[in-house]
Amino acid sequence: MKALVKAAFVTAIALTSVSGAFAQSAATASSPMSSGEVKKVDKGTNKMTIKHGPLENLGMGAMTMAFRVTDPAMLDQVNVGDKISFVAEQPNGQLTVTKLEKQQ
Ligand SMILES: [Cu+2]
Repeated sequence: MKALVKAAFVTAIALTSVSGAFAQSAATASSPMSSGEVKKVDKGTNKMTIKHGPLENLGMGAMTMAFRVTDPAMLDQVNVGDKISFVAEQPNGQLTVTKLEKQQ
């Protein structure tokens, strides 16, 4: 009986550490992607205007607005009218697209 209790305890510990590791990797895998539509691409100012849905990480509702991009090459990846998945962050007070993927 004692052995059974011990086995159950060891199993519980193992499950706890596995789920703990999973939660940690999910948290470090950056913010969830938001979706939007490209309204304007401005290579002169390194900005793009996106009609976006709610951005939970920024506490922002749906709207159309301009974002900076971390990499000017992002502006070559999309065209006006494209549906995109993106991550927007505010590293130094400026709303910036840090990750961008075209939706298929
Ligand atoms: Cu916005």
